Amino acid sequence: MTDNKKVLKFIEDTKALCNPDKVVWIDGSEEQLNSLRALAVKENILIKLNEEKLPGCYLHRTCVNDVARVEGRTFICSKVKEDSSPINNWMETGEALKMLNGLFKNVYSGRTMYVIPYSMGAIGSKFSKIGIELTDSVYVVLNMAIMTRVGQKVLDALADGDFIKGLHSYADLDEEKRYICQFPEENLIMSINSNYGGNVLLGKKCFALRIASYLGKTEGWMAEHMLILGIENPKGEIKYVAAAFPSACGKTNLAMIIPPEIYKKKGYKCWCVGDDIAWIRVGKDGRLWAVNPENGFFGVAPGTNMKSNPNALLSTKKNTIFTNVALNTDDNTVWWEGLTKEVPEHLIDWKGNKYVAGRVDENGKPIKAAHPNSRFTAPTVNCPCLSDQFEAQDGVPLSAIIFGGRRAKTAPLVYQSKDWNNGVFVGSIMASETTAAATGAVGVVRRDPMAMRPFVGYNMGDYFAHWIEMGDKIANKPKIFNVNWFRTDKDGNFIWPGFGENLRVIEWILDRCENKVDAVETPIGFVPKAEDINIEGLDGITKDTVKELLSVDKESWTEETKGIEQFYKEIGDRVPKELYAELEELKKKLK
Ligand code: GTP
Ligand code: SPV
Ligand code: MN
Repeated sequence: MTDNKKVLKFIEDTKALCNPDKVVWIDGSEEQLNSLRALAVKENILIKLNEEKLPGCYLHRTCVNDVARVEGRTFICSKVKEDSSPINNWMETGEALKMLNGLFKNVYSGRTMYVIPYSMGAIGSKFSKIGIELTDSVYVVLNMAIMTRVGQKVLDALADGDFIKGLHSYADLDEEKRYICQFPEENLIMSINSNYGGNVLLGKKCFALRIASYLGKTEGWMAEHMLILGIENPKGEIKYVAAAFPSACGKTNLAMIIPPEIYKKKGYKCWCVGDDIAWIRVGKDGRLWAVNPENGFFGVAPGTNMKSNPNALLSTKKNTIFTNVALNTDDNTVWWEGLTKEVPEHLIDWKGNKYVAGRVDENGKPIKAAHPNSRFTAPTVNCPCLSDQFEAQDGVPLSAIIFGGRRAKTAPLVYQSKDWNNGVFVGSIMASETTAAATGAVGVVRRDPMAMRPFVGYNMGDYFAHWIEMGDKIANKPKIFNVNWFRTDKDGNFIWPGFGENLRVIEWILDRCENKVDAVETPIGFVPKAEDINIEGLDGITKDTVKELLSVDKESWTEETKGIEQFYKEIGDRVPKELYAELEELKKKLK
């Protein structure tokens, strides 16, 4: 498979440590993947779904204690504590290795060790990076084969080059011994006792965000938790935006947006380049260029339907692995809350039990058929609106960067920062209600700067400084905005219809980028004039509703500045002075 001495040594060292019965190299062939699918079905790891309705699709149920990322058990390991973040978990490299080597000892005995060579980014592109994941999980192999480019062609592209080492074992799924450890200084990831998504598909959050953000800092580029979307206007010109929203806050939905009828009629089209991760560099033309390093979507299932996100749903109609959704035993297909209005009669819930609608658990909460963080792993090629630039070597040029969060109050529907540094400030103060994408409480507002709180591989203050420094390198800077689709009325209902209608806000953003439309200055930045958000054809939304959505309440923003100050203190003395200056400026304007 390869003569790369470093790869061979990694495998020999792991064999000695983990003691597998057998080693299987993943060559990427359909033949090999098929035999692994058959093995997974035989071992009850996967359930084969209706071949006519969902060809090539499978259902997987995880252990009930293993359903989301575990931020409390995710560590950045470095030699010096200050090189990780005070708001993330840290372990000293040597201690972490000692502890983990203990846990990994003989962990593969009686099992097969799979060797997955994978490329983040199109194989052979100068921006792509290669990893090798070693795992005992067939589920991981089959998901990685969708989410990344895997196999012999990756090893060929690697030749004798360097790669990121990834070691995974589901071990015995003991949550007390679950660790997701990144070693940016060692190009190493070690993950044990989980078999769920972001914890174990090591190319995704562990590599393409945590390790890559560190590489980006040292090499002068950026790895961000962002979707990449192309908007084609009636003249056929395509402008690209990248948007960072925290987990389960709407990236996949915006990335696959379908224009509202009136926009479609005018000739607008939207193209998905990526839905979760962007690697961003300064191009020769002084603009920012973004690529999506992934090859699949690991998307939230609940709420996805033919109205909210048809492109996502259509992406799951073949060659997809569903995790923790419900099984419809009438026709051997899948279901989740929000897929259809009617609940099918015969469902098995995500835990494998017969589902009875209306039942509540011991806390009086409705028992769901699908887990709130149930997901689909679907190949990007399935996406009806996949951009023809998806594999472009240099990526796509960005006109705008959009930050956003889930805020019932405070943040307006949209506002524009004043300049790059102010935009970095806007990203740094992002706050959002927590979701089911990570274990822990849901619906609690917390700071999640640039949607990267769980994913920065080094000191958060240094990360902010990197953003500021990047500004000096970008001659043609994208404009920076903030959006909030989630403002609620006094009854707790979302005011803005969201989803496809968000294009109305994106249109204003693009118009601002081309200086085509005016704005109103507020203490936090520029908001649209209410009449400049197109509400034609929108039921129940008036100019007054838009006014309300755009309002900036001085009192709550004054409260907000206290929270920001507190948060900056928590991050410590590496928060750049430029951001403190922005904070002072905001406080002054709010007086
Ligand atoms: P990760 O994959 O976890 O990084 O999340 P994501 O940002 O891709 O989230 P996704 O697009 O899957 O959105 C998840 C949740 O947000 C679902 O419950 C959606 O229904 C909801 N959502 C997305 N867009 C909107 C919107 O415009 N308005 C409202 N009200 N909800 C939305
Ligand atoms: C997220 O939580 O932001 C995800 C899902 O995209 S996971 O891959 O599990 O991290
Ligand atoms: Mn994500």
